[in-house]
Amino acid sequence: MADYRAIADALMAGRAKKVKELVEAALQEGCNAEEILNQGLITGMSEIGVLFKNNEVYVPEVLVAARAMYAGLNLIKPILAEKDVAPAGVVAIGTVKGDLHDIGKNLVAMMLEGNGFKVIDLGIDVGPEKFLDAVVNQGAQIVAMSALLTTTMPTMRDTIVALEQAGVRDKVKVMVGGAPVTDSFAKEIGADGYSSDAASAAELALRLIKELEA
Ligand code: B1M
Repeated sequence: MADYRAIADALMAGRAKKVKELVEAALQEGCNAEEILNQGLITGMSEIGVLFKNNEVYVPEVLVAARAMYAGLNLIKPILAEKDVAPAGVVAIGTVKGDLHDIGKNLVAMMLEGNGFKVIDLGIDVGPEKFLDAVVNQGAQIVAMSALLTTTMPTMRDTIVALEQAGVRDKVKVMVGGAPVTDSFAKEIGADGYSSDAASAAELALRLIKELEA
């Protein structure tokens, strides 16, 4: 019987090799790939997210945990793809135009993947047209924008306007974050949600997908 708790613990400790071994062993035992994902990898990534939120671990620990998560995820992704397991949702994420800061955005992307989302990472310096393209042509259900500079925050509003002008605003949820971004700014520009850190970003995305599908 596979020990999903051991997978989660090894992930949280950033032990990529151990996670790979445990996931391989679980698959050989005939364990369900979705169960390994949910009870092992996603559990571990969610728990490290909570520790990060509470300042009990810091960016380096989260990054090594994420690397360990990918060591396991890479083994089960092909199996999940074959089985056609639906992702929790599709998120297009990017750091907005003019902004090159990507550490926080990458953490958010990892937490989203760790929570079962398909993530389209548009990278840095992303303008409204690229976000729009991800919605219209790549099936993004959530647009997730990160900004670290006060000077680049207006692109978030421009992107929402671009979604409205293209007639797709009601088909997509918009979430924003980054050090200078606030809840009141999010409300002011008409975003659907704001979160202050990567763990809450994943919680917010899960809530927004539920709202979209309701
Ligand atoms: Co820059 N920089 N930087 N910088 N930099 C800041 C942001 C700054 C606050 C430093 C300062 O002056 N005290 C300041 C911005 C001032 C302002 O506008 N308010 C600043 C500046 C001015 C600049 C330059 C203009 C400097 C210059 O060239 N004169 C320049 C701009 C370049 C550009 O983007 N066009 C610049 C460049 C750089 C580096 C390239 C050197 C480097 C970035 C490297 C990289 O990202 N690959 C850098 C860094 C590292 C920083 C600081 C030191 C750290 C940022 C970081 O990675 N934090 C930063 C000072 C600081 O914040 N203390 C600073 C760690 C990261 C985990 O946190 O990104 O906040 P954060 O993400 C968090 C949350 O905010 C949230 O979750 C994350 C995890 O919990 N979150 C989201 C983030 N995105 C989210 C999205 C969501 C939800 C939550 O939903 C979609």
